[in-house]
Amino acid sequence: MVGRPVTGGDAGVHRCGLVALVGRPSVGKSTLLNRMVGAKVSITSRRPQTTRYRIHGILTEPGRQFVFVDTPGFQTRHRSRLNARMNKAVREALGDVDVVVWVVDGARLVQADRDVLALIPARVPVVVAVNKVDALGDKAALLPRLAGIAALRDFAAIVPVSAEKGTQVDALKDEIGKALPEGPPLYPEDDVTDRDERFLAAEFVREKVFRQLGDEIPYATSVGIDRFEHEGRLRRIFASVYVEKPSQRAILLGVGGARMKAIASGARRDLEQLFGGPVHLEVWVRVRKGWPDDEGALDRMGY
Ligand SMILES: Nc1nc2c(ncn2[C@@H]2O[C@H](COP(=O)(O)OP(=O)(O)OP(=O)(O)O)[C@@H](O)[C@H]2O)c(=O)[nH]1
Ligand SMILES: [Mg+2]
Repeated sequence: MVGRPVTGGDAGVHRCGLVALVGRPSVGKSTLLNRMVGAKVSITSRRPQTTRYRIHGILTEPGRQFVFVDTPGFQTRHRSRLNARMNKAVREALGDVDVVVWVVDGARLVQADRDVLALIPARVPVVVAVNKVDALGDKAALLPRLAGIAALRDFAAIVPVSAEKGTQVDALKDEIGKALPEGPPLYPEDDVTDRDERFLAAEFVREKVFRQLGDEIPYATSVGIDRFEHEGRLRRIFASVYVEKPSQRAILLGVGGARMKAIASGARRDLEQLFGGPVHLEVWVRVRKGWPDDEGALDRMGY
């Protein structure tokens, strides 16, 4: 990286590494990844188990490149083959990373958090992101909690943050940056993710399903892209949402297809922003019985 300005007094050294974000479901891993990358590449919702795939979010700064690895929330319930694959993705992500960010909720530390911590190999530096501090009613309660966390392992740093508001996220990034190994960048500097537009399109549709539907339906759905065409600046995208039962299909469509229209237009707006050009998006709903336990279907869906 000849001729680039360098940060942090690390003159002449370039740092780059894989940084896995791990934690129990819903602690804010994906929100934090998007915040650090500065672009929305990973989908988020208030429902646990929103993230199903490992995805890289890339941030290139002078002298360093962070390759953040978002992972599914590690689960102890909802035991389907899909869940088993999601847990496997977490374990695999931990196998070959340089730094781990263990994300916890500042409001409470529970056994499920400690179960995730136990998965992290002893050799890897761990930075703790104590997230959602904006939502804490009693800020004084945070101090003993931080002390309790510090006693669990020899951490590289413990940083209270708000992924949603951006509070202390730069401080977190700097602590992670210090733990990055020396090395050349893994990705071109303008890249924000390793995933292609097809993948992102499917994920943004799935995010809207997660955000707009009641309790059970999101877990019964998956999204596939049937066709993705470029026509000048326009992208034409044809997607299918798979559900397990006809009754779920009816709920997803809504009266006169209204719910599906809202899902498609929400996804289209996000995709236009991410791709920086117009998008035409059509979404069908199809029934595929038992897909979360069907190994062949899961293979085809890329889990
Ligand atoms: N108040 C507050 N809410 C947050 C913060 N960060 C994330 N959230 C919310 O927490 C919920 C879960 O966020 P996600 O980023 O999807 O969590 P996740 O850990 O990736 O969840 P899974 O992928 O399901 O494991 C969403 O409703 C977010 O808006 C934060 O700093 N403050
Ligand atoms: Mg997530």
